[in-house]
Amino acid sequence: MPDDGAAPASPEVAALRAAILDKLIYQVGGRDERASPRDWFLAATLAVRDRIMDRWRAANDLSAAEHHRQVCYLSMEFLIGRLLSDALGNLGLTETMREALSGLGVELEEIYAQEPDAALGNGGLGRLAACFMDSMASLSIPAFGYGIRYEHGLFRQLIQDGRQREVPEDWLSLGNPWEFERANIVCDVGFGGHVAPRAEGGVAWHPGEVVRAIAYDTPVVGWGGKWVNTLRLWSARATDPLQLDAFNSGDHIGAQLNRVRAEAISRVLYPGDESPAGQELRLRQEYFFASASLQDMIRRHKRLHGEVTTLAEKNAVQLNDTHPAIGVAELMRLLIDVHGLEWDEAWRIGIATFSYTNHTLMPEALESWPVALMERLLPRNMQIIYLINAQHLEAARQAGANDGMLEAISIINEHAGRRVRMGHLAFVGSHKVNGVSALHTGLMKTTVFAELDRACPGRITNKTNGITFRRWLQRANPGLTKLITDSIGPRFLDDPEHLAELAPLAHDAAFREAFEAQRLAAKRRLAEVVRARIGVAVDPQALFDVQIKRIHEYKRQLLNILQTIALYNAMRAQPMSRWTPRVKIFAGKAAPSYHQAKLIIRLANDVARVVNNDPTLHGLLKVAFLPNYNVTLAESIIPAADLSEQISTAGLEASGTGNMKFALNGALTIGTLDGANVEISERVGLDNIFIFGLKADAAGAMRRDGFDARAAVAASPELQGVLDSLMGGVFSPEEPDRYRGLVEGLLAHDSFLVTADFDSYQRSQRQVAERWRQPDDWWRSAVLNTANVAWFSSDRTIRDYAEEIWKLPVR
Ligand code: 26V
Repeated sequence: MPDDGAAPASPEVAALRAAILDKLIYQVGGRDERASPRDWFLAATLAVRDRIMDRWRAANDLSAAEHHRQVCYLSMEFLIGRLLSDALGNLGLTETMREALSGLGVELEEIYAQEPDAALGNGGLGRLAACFMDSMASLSIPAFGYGIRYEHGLFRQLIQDGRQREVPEDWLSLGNPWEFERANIVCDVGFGGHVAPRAEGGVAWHPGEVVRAIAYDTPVVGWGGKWVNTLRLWSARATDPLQLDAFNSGDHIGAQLNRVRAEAISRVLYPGDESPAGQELRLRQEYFFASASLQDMIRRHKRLHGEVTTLAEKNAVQLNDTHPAIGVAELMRLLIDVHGLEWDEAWRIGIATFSYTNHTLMPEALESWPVALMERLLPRNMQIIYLINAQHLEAARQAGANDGMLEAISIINEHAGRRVRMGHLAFVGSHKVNGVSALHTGLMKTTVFAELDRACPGRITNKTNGITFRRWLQRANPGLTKLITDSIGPRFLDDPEHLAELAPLAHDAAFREAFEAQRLAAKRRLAEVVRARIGVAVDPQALFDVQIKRIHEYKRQLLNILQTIALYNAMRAQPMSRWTPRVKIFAGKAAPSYHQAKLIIRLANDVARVVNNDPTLHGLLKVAFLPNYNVTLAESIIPAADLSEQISTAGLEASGTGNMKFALNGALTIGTLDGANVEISERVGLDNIFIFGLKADAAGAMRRDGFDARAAVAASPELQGVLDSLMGGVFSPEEPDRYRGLVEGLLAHDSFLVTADFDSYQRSQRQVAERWRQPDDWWRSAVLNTANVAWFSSDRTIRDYAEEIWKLPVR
């Protein structure tokens, strides 16, 4: 196809264009003159995928030939988002693709927009797994990501009358061009039934139900296209889809029910985050993917290395939180019952293979399963857990542990109706246990794992989280990336430490201006998104003050909203003062059953309605709650943020990774000394971040001992005013009592210390406004944020895991 008089296409462009047309016609089954954007997306993706295949095979061949240790990253969640721009960027094909498409009359950005987000995760834990997959491929570390191929990812959030409504998400409905169904890679996973002695010794488990796991593989291509790993997600199928026995005996409905039960396992992602999910289906999901993944790992190992006894030398299994922790018992079962090893050898292999990452200390998120449920669903695994526990307690007893200590370290919690503590199981079965920020790791040692840390000194280690700069700077913010490349050259793309070369430019007025201009362009784009999505007009010149993350009481969106109300009240009371124009931007989903979080969403929307329609403010304050927060929306908001809200109650946010994404893009953080904020503040310097509030130790003590919220409110006229407006129904005139319960709850038991931190936060926000009025200072700080956060690259995190936990060479 001619290029409309433009210069003839380069051979690369011409070849890619021909490949796209070929895919369009022979695989999508379309015709170029009638193809829809969706057809072009499929054709373009299939053409790109072809270019990954040889490298994928080569990477597999090389890791087989080298016999190095490889990583199995077991995670219930992979929050990937879109893949096309990521793959093109890593392959260095973005511009080639842009030209190839434009010659076909198609615009690359429109094609990107066709791809649904793979939203196979709730939040930070799942997004971290996706960043890690990118980094492992970029560092040429042979790795498999193992998880579940949920047919429906995290729900789609609608905001109707200010309230969250959940509708099913349907990312696979138009097909997924990235994945390969591996009909030949299947593992059978049993549930229920009974355990009986075997004539030849040992025991045999006779499951009452067997579900088949089918592998779906997605290639994960690293930076520069040098290495490709596999994301292997399991889909559940009934072993006998027709259930012929039941069917033939006349039980037609029963035959269907069995199939539905089996296939429900991979139907939908649990939409919780740090809230309890005691449901049996969740345990079935966990065992299903842990068992299939370990069976697959053993099978691949035996194919390459023959003997199962060398498993630990060649494989490192990372447990992403406790969700796959049942794998500790499952590997024992596989090694002993299926592969014939003795207990001690199997245990030695297990410990050397597993390591476990903890992502939260919130008590309600610490998984535990009722013993009775485990005995019914996984009788053989439960026997093994008892044996592991007996051996573990005996060792501690011999080392002098008293009864209190034994109770604390036992895998079985004898209170609360006998439950299996999954964190303890993961800890006991692993050689390393890590937290995700320095503060969080320290707290692990003094709280939930204090006694286990004493029993197993040195096992706990810190690996502060990171983010992939490829997605969160290069792809999300091409304008800023170009400015940086033009200023310090492209080396930072390979090695982010070179970003430090930006620091001197923070003192260069022309560079600061160019930096600000990039921000303004991103803000204009976001303003258009805001207008299109919720019909609110915002001024790109205003300070964009952003809090985007899951809605949770401990993350304290409420504190931000109360401050917004205080600002609103003050603007109305003193209309002649010089106010810094601000846009408060919120986005985030609440777990469907988390009523308090949903009420907070409603409040944000109620406040937005009143503030945005108040003519006396002259647009100086706007509030925007953007619906359906996901990875793609984050990619458009983060480059446009001036201020990053990271305001959790100190001690409760394990790390945070949004904080890193904002700082990398040059937003200033307003935050508590919580999670990775602590380490961010150390690197950007206290002059370039707004830190406020109680510190973790003081906050912990106040939460334990209780504190007088009424006194805190009485001492703060501003906060009193805010609560008065809420009680008076200013933001809910049609239902004045809507927020009465919320205010009364805050006064009676302010568990997350919102009232305690309010004044300090408010003071900090005033400093923000003052700094904004000194553009030189503001933009100097902004540049210094970008310059000083290279350490938060997930490449650094993965190198640390590789060296200190997985013990494998990094090329
Ligand atoms: C818990 C549950 C419980 C019930 C159903 C579904 C579900 C899903 C996830 C979780 C655990 C969530 C833990 C989590 O996401 N932690 C976050 O991990 C990030 C990466 O380490 C970290 O940056 C965040 O601070 C931490 O909250």
